[in-house]
Amino acid sequence: MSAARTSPPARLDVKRIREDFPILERTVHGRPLVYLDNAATSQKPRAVIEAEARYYAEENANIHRGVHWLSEKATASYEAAREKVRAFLNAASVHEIVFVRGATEAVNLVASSFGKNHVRSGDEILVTGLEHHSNLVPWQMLCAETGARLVAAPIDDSGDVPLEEIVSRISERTKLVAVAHVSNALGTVLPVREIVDTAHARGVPVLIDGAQAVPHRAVDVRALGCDFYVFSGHKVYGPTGVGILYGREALLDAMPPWQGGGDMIASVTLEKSTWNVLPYKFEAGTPNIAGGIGLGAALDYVSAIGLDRIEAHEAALLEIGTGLLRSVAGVRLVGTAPEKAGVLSFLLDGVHAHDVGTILDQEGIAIRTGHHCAQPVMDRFGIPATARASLGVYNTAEELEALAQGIRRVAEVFA
Ligand code: 7TS
Repeated sequence: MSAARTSPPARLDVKRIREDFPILERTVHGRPLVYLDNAATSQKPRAVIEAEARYYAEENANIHRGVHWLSEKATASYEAAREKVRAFLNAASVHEIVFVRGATEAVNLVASSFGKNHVRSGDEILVTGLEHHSNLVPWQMLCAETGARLVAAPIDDSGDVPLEEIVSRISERTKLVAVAHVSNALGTVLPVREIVDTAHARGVPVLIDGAQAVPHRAVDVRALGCDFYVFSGHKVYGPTGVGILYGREALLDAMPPWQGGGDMIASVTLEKSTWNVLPYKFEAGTPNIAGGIGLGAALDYVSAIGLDRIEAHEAALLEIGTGLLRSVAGVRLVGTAPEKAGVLSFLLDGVHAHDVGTILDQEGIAIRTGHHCAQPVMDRFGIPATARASLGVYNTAEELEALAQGIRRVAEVFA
């Protein structure tokens, strides 16, 4: 976690930051774009777009196999990006940083590979009621295969999952605790450090789904002590199609490969194969090389701004946005946990969330509506969907005022 601070972090120069994102200059339906769908994916700064383009224009070659100059260049750039991810997460070694397609693939990898070795009939996997489907469905599939049972710690009325609800469900049958760091549908921040400590005290490893945390706060996997941490590049201002599985080396080492193919082997005969060293054992086939390099550029970008400053900026915006939405007649916020990140999920009286989203879109305001791939959250609150504004580093108080005004106009249309 971030070092102890004596004064608040310096404010962001958001006007300057916005100039780094070409898409923010465009209009939508003739109106300036107000992009408030960052939990789905964030926009890309020029540094990321250019890093990908530069790779294709100047270095494109396959990696880890060519003796030629270009292949060595491409390999060096890709491995430099892996080192950037290691430093970003403060992992002990690059052996612990596996490139995958995204958070979804990372969870599937662990469910499949860790599951094979460790999960048997009668065992339990513990999740919470606020998980994204990608940290739920792979475990359900593993349970169906093995006869293990998925146990979920419930959400309270504010959208929080009290620590006791998690702790009380850890038993001698629990083989893994798999929890979100930050909820995409509610914004709830879970006390992951305490969850890891308690689970470890009972000898149970912990996977953290950091897809909604990594873009918004400093994450230090060694300070957290977690066993696995997953995230997607495209939510942290990086490219789509690339993400990271962090795993403690001893655990990854003991896990069987996930997919077979090129690059993940040490030797192959027609009869049998032996596996490459970490992390390559889990990286079969040609990866998203440009994406990995772009992700490295994205992490450089957010690090140069400073995750502490990004967190403070978004916390200030969340407070402003919460006040503004509460001031709109007929709006009910869904997700009011004491520890929250920049997600404003809401309902508007008498109007379906999709209609809210469609009308706001006409004004150039992009939000997401629906179940946010977290249907159990919707079930818990007895609603089909919410409208969700989610914040990023380039958002402003003026944009949140535009959102509130827009919602007022939606209410007028349906009055
Ligand atoms: N975990 C969480 C907490 C997420 O919010 C998401 C995506 C994922 C995992 C999966 O990430 P992927 O990159 O592998 O797809 N969340 C959202 C969302 O809130 N709106 O669109 C995608």
